[in-house]
Amino acid sequence: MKNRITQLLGIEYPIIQGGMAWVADNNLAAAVSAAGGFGIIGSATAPADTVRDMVRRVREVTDKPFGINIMLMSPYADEVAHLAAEEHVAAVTTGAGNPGKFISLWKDAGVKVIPVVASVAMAKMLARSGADALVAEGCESGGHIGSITTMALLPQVVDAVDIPVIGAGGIADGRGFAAAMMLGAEAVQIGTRFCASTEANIHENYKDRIIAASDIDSVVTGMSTGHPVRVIRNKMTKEYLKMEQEGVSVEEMERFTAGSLRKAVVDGDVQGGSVMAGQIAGLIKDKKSCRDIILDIMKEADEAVAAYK
Ligand code: TUI
Repeated sequence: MKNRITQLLGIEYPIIQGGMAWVADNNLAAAVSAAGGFGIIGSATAPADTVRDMVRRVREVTDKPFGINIMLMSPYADEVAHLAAEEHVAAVTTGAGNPGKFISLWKDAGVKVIPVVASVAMAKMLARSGADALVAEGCESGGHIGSITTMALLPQVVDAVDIPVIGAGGIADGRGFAAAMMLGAEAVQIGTRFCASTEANIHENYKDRIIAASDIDSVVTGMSTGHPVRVIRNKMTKEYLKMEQEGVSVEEMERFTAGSLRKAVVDGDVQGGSVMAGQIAGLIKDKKSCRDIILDIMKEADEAVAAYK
């Protein structure tokens, strides 16, 4: 498949892996890139040295292009931004903020710039600032989210900018892929489906919780603190949402959730930790390899389009 995104990134299939905090390590990024998609190391709150090590490890196993996601709320965002330029990775994606001040650094190093946006205003601003493409991420996504659904956000972003747009949020199979392309996307970004891949280096409890999730198991914490985060309902979210209702202070809420993603991803505590996942978790019924995830999506998309015609 050939379009502006596959050409920009030098990939075979227009499928980008989400830069998921604590999940998207060198192993996952390498597996997705080796299968013809675009793998991404999610730097989350890791320091540059840790991310550098992961970049080198990807390069040991594949010569395919891959990227780094920079979580802009991280205390290490600045040093990881510089590392991405030094290592000349194919592209950076960014989340949870405005990457404007880093754009010229990356472009001068030949790194393609793909900010994740959750609104048309941010999309227009970053397109004017020189972004090469955008990820329009709807609030069906797991983790830190905006307020607009993919169905409504994606075509509005597509109409607002001239650069290619990647759709994200609520996509886990070929039907979702085809739908995003019909809304004007030139690729999709997929997170939750890759969490439940065989190559994701996370606790099996986390993968099993995604597979066991039903459509209504998804909740948003942090609405009242200004940092809404979509997770799978559990003991932690029940207590958190109660605290939110009781008007507990932001500082206390933040203390309550500190380290909670690590607890779920690394320790496998899917009751007391934060199981970030998108609303599409309910569609995911099995663990499979990144290659099978990508090839199945492409095959299902062809079938979905044929059935429509
Ligand atoms: O960034 C994400 N998803 C994430 S980051 C993350 S790590 C984390 N852990 C705990 C609490 C908070 C974060 C987990 N999931 N997605 C991309 C995304 N970016 N979604 C929404 C946005 C966004 C929001 C506001 C982008 C820009 C923005 O602009 C605000 C401003 O004006 O700076």
